[in-house]
Amino acid sequence: MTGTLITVAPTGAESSKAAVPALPVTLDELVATAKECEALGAAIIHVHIRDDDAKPTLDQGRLRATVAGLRESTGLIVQLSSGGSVTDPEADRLAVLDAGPEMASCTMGTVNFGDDVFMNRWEFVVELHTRMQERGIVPEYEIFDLGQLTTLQRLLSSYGLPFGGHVHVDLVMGVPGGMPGTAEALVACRQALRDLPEGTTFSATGIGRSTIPVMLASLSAGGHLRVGMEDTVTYAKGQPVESNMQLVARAVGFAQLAQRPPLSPSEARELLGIPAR
Ligand code: KMH
Ligand code: ZN
Repeated sequence: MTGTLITVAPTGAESSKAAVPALPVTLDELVATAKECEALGAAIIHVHIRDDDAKPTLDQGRLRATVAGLRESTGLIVQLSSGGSVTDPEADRLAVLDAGPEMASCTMGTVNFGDDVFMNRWEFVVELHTRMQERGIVPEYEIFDLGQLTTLQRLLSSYGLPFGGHVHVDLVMGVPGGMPGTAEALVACRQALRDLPEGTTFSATGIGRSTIPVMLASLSAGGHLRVGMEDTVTYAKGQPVESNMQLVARAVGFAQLAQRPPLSPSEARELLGIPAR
């Protein structure tokens, strides 16, 4: 059993700054959050960015400035979201890869997403996967439902392994429209992961109140953790999250209790097949 890979997803595309004032939305806020989360034990940052009005954007100039700013100030693995927000066109989502991140997310299928639909057509998924292979970007395959693990198997057997040869997935659990954030659902995914290439690793993310059960289930099943205000804005009943650091600190505490302490960014690069910096 290795240590724990901790990913922070600090912003997302769904919460508004007005509703969640602690959300980091400017580059300065994002970099400050990243530095503090790295110091606590995070190794990856999953990034969505905002415009001057704090609205989600995939603006290429801002994406490049964000990758550069995070690389300059932290050792974190920078993982750009290719998911964006539910209204982003496919072309803009593919263009995220032009900003040159070490990693990017790659969702394995369409899913109802609250009252919206998060579209991920097969041809689009193939395009994301193959462009990442060509450009030396390591994907994190986002799994919102059990069948998407079978889609990943189909993708890998038809188009080959990702850049670096290591397969890493993130189970995004508890989205209204996707799989529930329960230990039972996580175990079902754990079973299905056995059909993926040997050495495949997984992290898990529990949306909203499923954050704690999913963290505990993932740690006990040998998985890794993703936490952050993209996924959780309530720390405990009636208590809003104060900062991303509060969520990372809690995840680090759980990982230490499980005797699987946080992996450093360089250990994480080694695990995921990402070239050392
Ligand atoms: N914002 C969601 C529609 C990803 O980052 O790749 C998609 C999402 C997944 O957050
Ligand atoms: Zn995301």
